[in-house]
Amino acid sequence: MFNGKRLGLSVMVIALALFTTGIVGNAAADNLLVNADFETGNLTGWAISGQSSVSDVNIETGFNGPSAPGTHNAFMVNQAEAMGLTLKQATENGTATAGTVQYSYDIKLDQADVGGVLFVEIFAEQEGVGIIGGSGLMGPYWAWDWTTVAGEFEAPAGTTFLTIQFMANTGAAIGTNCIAHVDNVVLDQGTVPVEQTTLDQLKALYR
Ligand SMILES: [Ca+2]
Repeated sequence: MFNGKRLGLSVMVIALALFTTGIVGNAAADNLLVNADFETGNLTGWAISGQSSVSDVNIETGFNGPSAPGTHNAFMVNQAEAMGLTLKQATENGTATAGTVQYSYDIKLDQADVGGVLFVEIFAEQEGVGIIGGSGLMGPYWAWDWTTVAGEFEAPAGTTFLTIQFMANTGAAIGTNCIAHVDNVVLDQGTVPVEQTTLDQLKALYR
């Protein structure tokens, strides 16, 4: 009786500890990207190239992709001729490994005229070497409503980090543009060493 109560209490304590540390009931914890939903209200973690007086990426408030709650998205506006406007994030070195990479992202096109196209590409990279594999070029996407794209690819042996980039490219002609929204970007290999360590430490406490 006493032991049973004590066991029950221990299970409750462990369950509470797991919940508090976010291990239970938080699927987003597996995402290798930071600020993947742009809910910081800024572009922390992301790099932009192809900026000009008429091409840039900004945070838009009050509009959100469908695959996770929130109120912000990355708004890519490219109205420059023959310009590759790119929104990109590389994960920390050591966060990725050989094996399956699951990806997901929400995209929506507002406008794509005279050669404007939206592409996405994910690279498997090795520190000190560069790109050694990846998803291949995905798109062009004609997603006039919010669209969640999900899939997977195999990262080759030697992979140590991943890079994802969204490319709102324009043609070499007057009147070209590519205007698009990006939100809820996920790169997941299903292995989170930091969390596993935390879980092992918690288990050890109650042995
Ligand atoms: Ca968002």
